[in-house]
Amino acid sequence: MKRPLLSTAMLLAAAGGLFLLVNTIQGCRPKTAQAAVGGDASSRVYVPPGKYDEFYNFVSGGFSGQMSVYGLPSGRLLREIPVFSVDPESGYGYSEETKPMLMTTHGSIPWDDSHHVESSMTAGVPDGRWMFINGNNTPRIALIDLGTFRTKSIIEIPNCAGNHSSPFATPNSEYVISGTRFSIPMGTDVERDVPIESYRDNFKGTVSFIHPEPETGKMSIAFQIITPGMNFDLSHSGKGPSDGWFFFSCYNSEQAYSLLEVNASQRDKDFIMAVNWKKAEQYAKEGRGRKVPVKYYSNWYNDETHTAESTVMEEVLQLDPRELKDIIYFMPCPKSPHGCDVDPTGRYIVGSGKLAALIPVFDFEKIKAAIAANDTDGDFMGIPVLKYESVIKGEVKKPGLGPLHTEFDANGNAYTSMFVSSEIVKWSLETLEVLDRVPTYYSIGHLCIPGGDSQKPWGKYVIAYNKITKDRYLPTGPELTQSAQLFSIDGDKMELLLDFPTTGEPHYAQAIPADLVRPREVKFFDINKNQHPFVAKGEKETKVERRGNEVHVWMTTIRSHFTPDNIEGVKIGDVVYFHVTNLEQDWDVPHGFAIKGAATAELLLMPGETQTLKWIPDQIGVVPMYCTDFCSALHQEMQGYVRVSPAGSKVELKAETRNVDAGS
Ligand SMILES: [Cu+2]
Repeated sequence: MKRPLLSTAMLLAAAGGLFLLVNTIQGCRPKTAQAAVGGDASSRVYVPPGKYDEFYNFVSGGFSGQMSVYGLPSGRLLREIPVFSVDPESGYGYSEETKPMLMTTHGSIPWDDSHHVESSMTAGVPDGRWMFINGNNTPRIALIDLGTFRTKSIIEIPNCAGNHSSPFATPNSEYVISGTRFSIPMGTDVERDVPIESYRDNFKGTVSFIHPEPETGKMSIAFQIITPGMNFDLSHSGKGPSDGWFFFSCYNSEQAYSLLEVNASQRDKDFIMAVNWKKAEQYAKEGRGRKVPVKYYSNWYNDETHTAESTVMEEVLQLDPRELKDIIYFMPCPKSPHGCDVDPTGRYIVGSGKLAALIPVFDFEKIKAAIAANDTDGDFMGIPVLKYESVIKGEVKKPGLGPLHTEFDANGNAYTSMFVSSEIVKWSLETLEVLDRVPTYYSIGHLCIPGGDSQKPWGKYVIAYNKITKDRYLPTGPELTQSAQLFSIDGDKMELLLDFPTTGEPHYAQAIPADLVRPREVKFFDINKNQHPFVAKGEKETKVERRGNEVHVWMTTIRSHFTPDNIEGVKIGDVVYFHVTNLEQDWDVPHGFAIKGAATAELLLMPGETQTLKWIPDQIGVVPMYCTDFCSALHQEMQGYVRVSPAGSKVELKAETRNVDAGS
């Protein structure tokens, strides 16, 4: 979203009772913009040359489909990790080995809309091993290995349409979850081909529990719970006393299927859905679900063969809460809840109704008691609705306008982003009183505190990820850069320290101490463990081979030459596969490989790695190839030629590297 429209603002004003339209009017700059930064802010974010940042900040790239990595507090961009979108810089999605990562039941999908980043956890605390991120458009979840900073596995989610409420994790990463944003008709072709206006009868939602294998990071769907037709927005796992439960915000309990802007904003309250996943897991193990035929891809990158493998799964275990009556409950939550956040103690669940003028805080002890006493207000589509008054600890009154997301520090404070009133509001979990507020420029979406959704927040900073940037940076044409802002939360008052631009559109993020990640660093791949079927572990193993119209080249790189670097006997009509192995065994010595006219991208080969570039020559002549990654003083000499002859030519296939001194 780029700009809040007036109609939305009016709706919000109506919903909230009053409030300032002024903040939604474009170009209205908060008056304190210039004065907001204290005199010593620069020294508090300055990381001197050669020094490292204290935290890694993993930020969703939004519609870039990728994940970016920043250092904090400096805000320096360290890397963009390709996840759901092809990446010409690294060859991700272009090399033969990485193409399977993007396979889905729709074929290869070279893009997605990534929203939420989640840490793998041990005992409820980020452990620095993996990051997860969701693909919202073609429902997928990716797992990123923080040893390599690469996408290790991607799973497609069946019976899901808009994987927004995802990929939040249970305290020991037993599961990451997917909740469908759009409800849809499911089942056979006939069952799916129904009038849109039959939403209430035929449309259903799902929440899926995906298990990442602890050893390999391979993902599979353990079970899927069918839900009434609605929209699922966000979620978080229970922890501590609420471990074993998962909480999802739901909107459109009106079950609208057109003009949701108005039609899905009718009811005073929608729901937070509480899922007893431990119970659901038990039912799944007892075989009390139904195996339903589906098709979905689970793709996994094998670091030993340096090749992604796709597995097509053909069924999913579904649990129906109308039969298994104690796995889900609804709790009324004011006005189209968005964020659904659980505090570090695991006792309190904060629902942020984006059209609400208050923030409800639910108490897990009361939820348990209400369930035990069957203290309900009837049901919604067959699912019990617990009484609001019975499950609520209290409400944060007049926090601001447009509450979206809440994170926590270790001292019992919550920090909620306010989209419409463009601010972060700090409040006490104990008293529910507002303690402080600080403007953001402009229109904050998500926010993140290091460890702020875990059982042990590191605190120190809150980072605002802003949806609209306006005049914070030099203009860059019609689209201005997206922005993050770093605030100190060490004192009683939040303090703005730094703006830093972000790529794509930043959604959710995770920040974790660099010390958790750095010991895992993979500096290069051991060439002795390279099991790629086309590896050449030394220059003596290089060769060319014709297989019909396929020409396979076993090639190596080392500073600063290719072996072979002269290839003849390739003909029009051939398909050439360059299997290139980087023989280097030292940190940060990649080589690149590019050839004129290749319809893919370069290969960027890490030491010890093999990757394959497919090339279909279409013009007769001698075609250059070269290294793209500056590798030594003689990098510019790292080149070669491929001779392409006409179809039917008698030129013999051969490959060589000639050493003039040795006369060979
Ligand atoms: Cu090179």
